[in-house]
Amino acid sequence: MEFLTGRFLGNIAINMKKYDAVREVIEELGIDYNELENAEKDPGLGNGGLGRLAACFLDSLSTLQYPAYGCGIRYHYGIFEQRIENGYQVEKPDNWLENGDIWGVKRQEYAVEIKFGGRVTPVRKPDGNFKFIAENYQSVMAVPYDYPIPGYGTNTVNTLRLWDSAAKNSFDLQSFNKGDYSKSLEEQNLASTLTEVLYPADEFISGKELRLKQQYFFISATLQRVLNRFSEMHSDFNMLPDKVQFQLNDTHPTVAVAELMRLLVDEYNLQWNDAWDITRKVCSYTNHTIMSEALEKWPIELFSRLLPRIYMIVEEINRRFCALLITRFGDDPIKIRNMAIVADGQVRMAYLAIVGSHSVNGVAAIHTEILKNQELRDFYDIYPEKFNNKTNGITQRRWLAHCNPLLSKHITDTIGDTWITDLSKLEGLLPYTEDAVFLDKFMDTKRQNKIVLSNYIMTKTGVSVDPDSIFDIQVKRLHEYKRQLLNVFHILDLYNQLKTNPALDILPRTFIFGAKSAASYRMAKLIIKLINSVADLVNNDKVIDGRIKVLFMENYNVSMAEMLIPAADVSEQISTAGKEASGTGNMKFMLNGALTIGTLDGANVEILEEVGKDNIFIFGLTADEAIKMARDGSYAPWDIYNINHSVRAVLTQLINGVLSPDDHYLFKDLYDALLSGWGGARADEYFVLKDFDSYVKTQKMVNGKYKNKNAWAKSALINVAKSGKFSSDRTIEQYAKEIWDLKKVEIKMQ
Ligand code: 26V
Repeated sequence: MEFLTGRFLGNIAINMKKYDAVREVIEELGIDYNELENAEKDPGLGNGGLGRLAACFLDSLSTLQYPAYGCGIRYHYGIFEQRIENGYQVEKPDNWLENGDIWGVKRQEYAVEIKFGGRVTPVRKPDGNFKFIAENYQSVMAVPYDYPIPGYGTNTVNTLRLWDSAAKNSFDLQSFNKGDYSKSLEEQNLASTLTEVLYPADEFISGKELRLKQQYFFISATLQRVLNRFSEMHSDFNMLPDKVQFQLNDTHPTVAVAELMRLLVDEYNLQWNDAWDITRKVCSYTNHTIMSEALEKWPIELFSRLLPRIYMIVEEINRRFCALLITRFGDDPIKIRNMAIVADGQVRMAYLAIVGSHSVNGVAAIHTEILKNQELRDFYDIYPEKFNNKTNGITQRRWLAHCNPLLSKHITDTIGDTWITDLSKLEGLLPYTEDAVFLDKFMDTKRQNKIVLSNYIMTKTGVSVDPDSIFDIQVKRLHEYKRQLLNVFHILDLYNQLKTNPALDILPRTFIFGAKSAASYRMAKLIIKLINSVADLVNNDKVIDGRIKVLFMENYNVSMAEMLIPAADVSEQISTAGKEASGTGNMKFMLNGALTIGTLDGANVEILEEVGKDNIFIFGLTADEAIKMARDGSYAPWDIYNINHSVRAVLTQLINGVLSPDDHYLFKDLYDALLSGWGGARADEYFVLKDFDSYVKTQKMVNGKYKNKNAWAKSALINVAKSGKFSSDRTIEQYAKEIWDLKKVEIKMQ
């Protein structure tokens, strides 16, 4: 449901190997090329990592010459535009289509009808099978818009197909009788709301009816189009799995399992068992989170009212699955309650996806292990062969070639440009860790990027930052589990130490944050306010004298990431171990020569494996430790408060008014959440205080290492050189071979 593509122009030019030519022509026309690139609106058709991963995958699919479509929704409004007013996040609509749609091509000829609601009646046909008659439903048209995804240096141009909704009867309403008139109005209303806006609360489901409508809308449209095309060319549906594979990106599109069954059984007259066999061979499911708040479940009342025929099919899938459980485990009500697709009044989409797929994958090694051994253990027990890992990756075309031209050129001048399609080639840089001339130039590209960012920060915020300070960056969605709070506490602790000892031996550091919070996520919004309050305190304190600066960059998005990441020295990847499925920002920073400070979580674990422990800063609880502590309830944050003076000082600042002179209670909820628990959650659910000490010590090591310019430069280069594994080209090759059995198709041009 999400593709966070970023702007198209620069990347299309790069992939067509026409970037320099395009630039030259544009400049010759007297147009500033950068200004032109910036004039394109950044399509924010995703929330965060999940949507951005899908966009990286499309780039890799085309570059590797795999025929593929990205299938999604043409939201008229993407993720909200974030403004910071008085330190608080304020959401503004993101009208990305306002100046026209440059890249989308409307394909009216592929429009299909999508039906919602109404009544479904089974009628027995002469052959004994049932026909399902739908009445009184509402329907809308789905119209695709196709966006081009050219591969790098290939003739493959894959398609991002985004479905827009349109009213079926947009003609003269006067000609309807009363009943048709109001139904037509309802349908027009449905058509105009359905694809209006992206749901902006990642990892948190709100269970809204419109969201389920969006899901069914784009899934039914996609499947109808696929089967129409398939049946134009083939008559044997057993061939479908050889021709088509669907990769379900989290549970959001998993209604596809039931819709495919409906189309095969009701529209193409297949027998249930044959259709089920085909469906399972065609579908695969990727899990992107173990946060229980993000597990999609739909109340039966809502699901069956909106999708009556689909609900019948889900019930039948569930009935057969439960029968299988009973043959395996006997009549065990606990097994059934734990594993049924329909239970406790809800439809559980993840379980539908697992049962209806031939592959279930996690997105980093540790994440897949947690799925197998904890979250989805019961399913792993009965379907071990389905489970596999596909560690995420990022496309080096956007995340190095496009966003960091200075470093790209330095690399290409040194080892050639084969890294653009084979990122493991960056290992060719390893010998240069001993080359002073290379390293100087390498660190100079970083400095240039930091100057560019400093200038941008000055124009946007009026804050002056020192390009020679350590640029320490945490950019990602705002979430308690990602622990922006831990970062803030470290800053406050540094501040406190500098206040008591102005001669403290620390290097100047610029702490940069970028993060959107879900509009309804109170704690996350309060953390944004806290970051801004700390920034005000620290940036304006004469005693600090600019030695630490704190910035909250407004409206973090793909385009801003492209500017921030090349300027980073330190990459903050500090989630509570066990909670971040993979992370992909961690990979982007590494590729651009930042050193990671992070927990043993998600892909950080594999980054450590690649670079070795001397080139990354690991701290904190392990996932096993965190999971165990969460389970046995032995953790008592007050014990840390009582013993650790720094922790106590920082926590006290949340309630003594230094950060909010006008309202001492402003941050009280954060204080309570950490020490006593808040809103039903355990005290310090994400182990911020538990990991504080280890984090602060490790940050001291970061400071120490940066003092040795040469040691830092070497480690930074090793990070770049060892980032080959984290190309999405590697990830896609694994999906193609291990899940889809997909072959490349070379497009030859005359
Ligand atoms: C859930 C929902 C719930 C309803 C509203 C909209 C919405 C949007 C997204 C989600 C689930 C988000 C899960 C997610 O983004 N996971 C991230 O996936 C990345 C790519 O695999 C991974 O790197 C991150 O660690 C993981 O948090």
